[in-house]
Amino acid sequence: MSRLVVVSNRVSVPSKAASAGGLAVALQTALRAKGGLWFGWSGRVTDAEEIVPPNVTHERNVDYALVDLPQRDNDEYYAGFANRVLWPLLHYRLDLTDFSRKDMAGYFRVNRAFAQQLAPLIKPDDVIWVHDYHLIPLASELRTLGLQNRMGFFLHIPWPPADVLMTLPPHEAIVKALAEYDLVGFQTEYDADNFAGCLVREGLGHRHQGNVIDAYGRKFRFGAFPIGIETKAFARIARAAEKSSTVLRMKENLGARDLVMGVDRLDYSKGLGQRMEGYARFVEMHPAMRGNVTYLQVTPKSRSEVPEFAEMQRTLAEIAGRYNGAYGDIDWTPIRYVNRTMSRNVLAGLYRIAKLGLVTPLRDGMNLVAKEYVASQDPEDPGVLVLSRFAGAARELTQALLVNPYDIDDIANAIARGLAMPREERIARWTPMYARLEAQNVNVWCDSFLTALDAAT
Ligand code: ADQ
Repeated sequence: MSRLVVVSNRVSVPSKAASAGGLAVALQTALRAKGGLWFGWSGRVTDAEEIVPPNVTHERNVDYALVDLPQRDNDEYYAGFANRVLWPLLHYRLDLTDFSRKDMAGYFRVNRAFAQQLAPLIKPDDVIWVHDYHLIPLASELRTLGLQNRMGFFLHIPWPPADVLMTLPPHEAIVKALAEYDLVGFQTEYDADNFAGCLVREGLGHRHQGNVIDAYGRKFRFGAFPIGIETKAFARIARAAEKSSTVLRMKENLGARDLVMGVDRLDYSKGLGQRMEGYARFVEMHPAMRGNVTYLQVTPKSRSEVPEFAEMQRTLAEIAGRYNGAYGDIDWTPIRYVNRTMSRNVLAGLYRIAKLGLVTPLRDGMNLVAKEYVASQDPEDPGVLVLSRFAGAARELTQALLVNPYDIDDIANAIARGLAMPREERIARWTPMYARLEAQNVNVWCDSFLTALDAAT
C-alpha cells in the first residue's frame, strides 16, 4: 500500500491541549491507516533569510514535518498573495484584491522552497495530497525536481467563472500549475464547472467525457468532492453538551426566548453585516417578537493588525450597538455579539438549543457551520437552518431555508418563517439533511478523494 503524504499551509500536530477539528481528524485517520507524512508551515515566523529543513516529529505511524517562514515569506506569500489576492478573488471580490508582482514572486518562491524541503522526504510510490489555494504551484515545483508521484489537489474555497479569474494577472500560471496534478478536486459541481469553463473558454485546454481535461500536454481529472463533518460524533457531543454548565447558563438566561445563532470567523466573505441588518429588519417588521428572541453571533476578533479586519470589527460592533440601542430594553438585548472562540462542545450545545441557525455567507466553498448546526439538532424537535444559496453547503442542504445573503428582506422573512415553522415541517426538512450528512461524512469525503486519486492516471 502506498504511503500518504498530506501537504497544507498549516499542519495539525495532535496535541493534548487542543482537540482537532473534523478535517484534521479525518486526515490523521487516513494518514495513520496508510502510514504517512504531513508537511507544512508551523505557524512560526522567523528572522532567518530562507526556509530551512523541517523539524520532524513522529506520532502513531505519521511523521509531521514543519517548516518556519521567514518574515519576508510570511508577508509576500501568506499575508500577500494568498490572503490579499487569491482569497478575495476566488470569493468573487475583485474590489478587495491587492495584486503586486513582488507578492506573486514571493508566492511562487515559497512554493519552490516547500518543494525543495519536501522532495527528499518523498518515496517513489507515495501518493501526495495538497490542500488549498496557498499551495497551487507545489506539484509543478515537485515535478521540476523530477518527482513522478501521483499528486492530487483539493481547493477548500470556491472557484469563480472565467470573467472573474481572468482579472488575475498571473491567471495562466495558476491554471497551468493545476494541470500538473493528476486530480483537482472542488467543493461543488459549480466550482468544478467554472474551472473547466475557464480552461475551455480561454483556449487553454479541452474537456473530455468523465471530467478529464487535456491541457499543457497533460491529461488530468477534476471533479466535485463536497467536504463533510464527523456527523455522528457531532450529534453525540451536542446531546451531551446540552447539559454542560455554559449551555445551562445560556438556557436559563434565555428563559422563554428563542435563540438565533451565528458562528463565524471574522471575514468579509461571511456576510456578517448584511446578516445583522437582516435580523434587525426582522425585529423592526415583527414588533411582537421584541423581547422574545435573542440573536447570538459568535465571532472571535482576528488579524486586528490588518486594517480591513479592524475596520470590519468596528463596523459590526457599531451595527450591533445601533440596533441594541434602537430596539433593546432594560431586560432585552436583541443582538449579542461575542468576540471569542468557543470549544466545540459548547458550540455544539448552543447549536442544539438554537431555534434557528443563521448561516449567510456572501460566498463560501462549503461552510461547515451549516452542517454542524444540522448535526447538533434534536431529531424530535429540530431547529431551522437559514442558509445562503452562495455557500457550497446549499447544494446539499436543499431543505434549509435558502436565502440571498445580499437581500436584507429575504433574510428577515426567512427568520420570521423559521421561527414560526411547525414542528412537523421542521422534522420533515431536517430528516433528509441529517441523513445526507451521515452518508457523506468527512471520512467518506477523504476516502472518495483518495480513491479517485488512485484511479487517476
Ligand atoms: P472556513 O472559512 O474557516 O473554512 P467553515 O467551513 O465555516 O469556514 O469552518 C469553520 C470551522 O471553524 C467550523 O468547524 C466552526 O465550528 C469553527 N468555528 C468558526 N467560528 C468559531 C468560533 N467562534 N469558535 C470556535 N470555532 C469556530 C474553509 C472554507 C469553507 C470550507 C472549509 C472546509 O472557507 O468554505 O467549508 O474550509 O473545507
